[in-house]
Amino acid sequence: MAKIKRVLRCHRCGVVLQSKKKSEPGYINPELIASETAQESLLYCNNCYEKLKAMNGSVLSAESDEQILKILDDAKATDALIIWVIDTFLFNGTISPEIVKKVKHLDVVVIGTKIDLFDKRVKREDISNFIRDRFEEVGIKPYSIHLFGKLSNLNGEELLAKLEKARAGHDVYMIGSIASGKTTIINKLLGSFKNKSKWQIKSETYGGTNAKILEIPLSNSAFFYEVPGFSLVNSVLGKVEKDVSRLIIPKNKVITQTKNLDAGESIMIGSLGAISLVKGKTTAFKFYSGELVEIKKHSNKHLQMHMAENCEKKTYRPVSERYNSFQDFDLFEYTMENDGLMHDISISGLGWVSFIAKGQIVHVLLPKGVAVKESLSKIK
Ligand SMILES: Nc1nc2c(ncn2[C@@H]2O[C@H](COP(=O)(O)OP(=O)(O)OP(=O)(O)O)[C@@H](O)[C@H]2O)c(=O)[nH]1
Ligand SMILES: [Mg+2]
Repeated sequence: MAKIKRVLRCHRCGVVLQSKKKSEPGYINPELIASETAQESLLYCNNCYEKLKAMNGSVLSAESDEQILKILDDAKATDALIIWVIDTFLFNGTISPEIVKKVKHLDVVVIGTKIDLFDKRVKREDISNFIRDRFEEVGIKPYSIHLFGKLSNLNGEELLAKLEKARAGHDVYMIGSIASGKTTIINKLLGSFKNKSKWQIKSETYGGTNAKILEIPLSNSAFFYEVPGFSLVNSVLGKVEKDVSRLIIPKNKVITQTKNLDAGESIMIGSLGAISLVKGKTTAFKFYSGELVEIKKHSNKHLQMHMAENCEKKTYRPVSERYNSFQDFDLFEYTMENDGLMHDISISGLGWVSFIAKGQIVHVLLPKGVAVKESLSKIK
């Protein structure tokens, strides 16, 4: 009888994988192809892997994003103050390098929104520190960080006074992802705003673009602009159907569900993602998400089958018609540090798992192109 062996191919481009010649197509690091997890992994040639890593970070690609970059050229040229609005639930720490390039040398005030979605016991300081660390990682030292929740009393007058000082006579540009809460904050601030200029508040097409942006006069020569939101191209929310995203977005609070996994076990997140413990001691994975996201424990071996089955039966939500075969997903392997500290692996838009890092090997399966980020925990 002839012997048969599976030929390993790159999951992205299909090239046959080899680890002999770096300069030839299909090169993959030898330890990856030889690893005990190779057979159950989606493997990528080094070339595709580099592209994939970039793609699963925070990149801008929509046409509207081009216009934002153009607007930010003006901000840069006029030494404006930037207010960067972050949805504290959605923010997983992946920050677009293109935006960073534009605002790096400006003062950046960060406002974290939707803090009301978190349990009261969650320390605001933890969330602030998480935001600060992620910004500092990309070379931005926030001028200040403020947290805001719909129900909390944002002191408009106080914040306006702080912004007035921070802008030092210059323009202000408010930026952030779509639906991060920019307009909600502005409406709150407008309650305390007194127009001392000769201009009116208006919604204008910004020069050189076709983006309509809100313009608030701060003086006769300085303005506050609400820049259109960055697209959600790297978020699950930008990939799935509207009714599916409504299931994913937290309504009133972020919930946690904890599963203890042994090596060889996975958490299936509806049929939109999975976290698998490939190697390591039993680990408690705490999953943070919106209230309607359902998770289920399975063995890694049968994960593909269960995900496919769930796509049909929709027992565990969310399920998207756009992601119903393994070809529609990316797979990343994390070899964790052995520092005994709480770490997060976050799937942009869907949620994140927190667990104590003890040198485990963890696989993360997620819709193609969605940003994934590993960091020290957002919530201690
Ligand atoms: N729970 C909660 N929801 C909020 C908060 N801030 C905003 N939202 C909700 O988030 C959604 C988007 O808010 P907007 O203020 O319109 O966001 P935006 O950044 O102006 O969005 P674009 O202009 O489309 O980029 C709305 O449904 C708001 O009600 C908040 O602090 N807490
Ligand atoms: Mg808005």
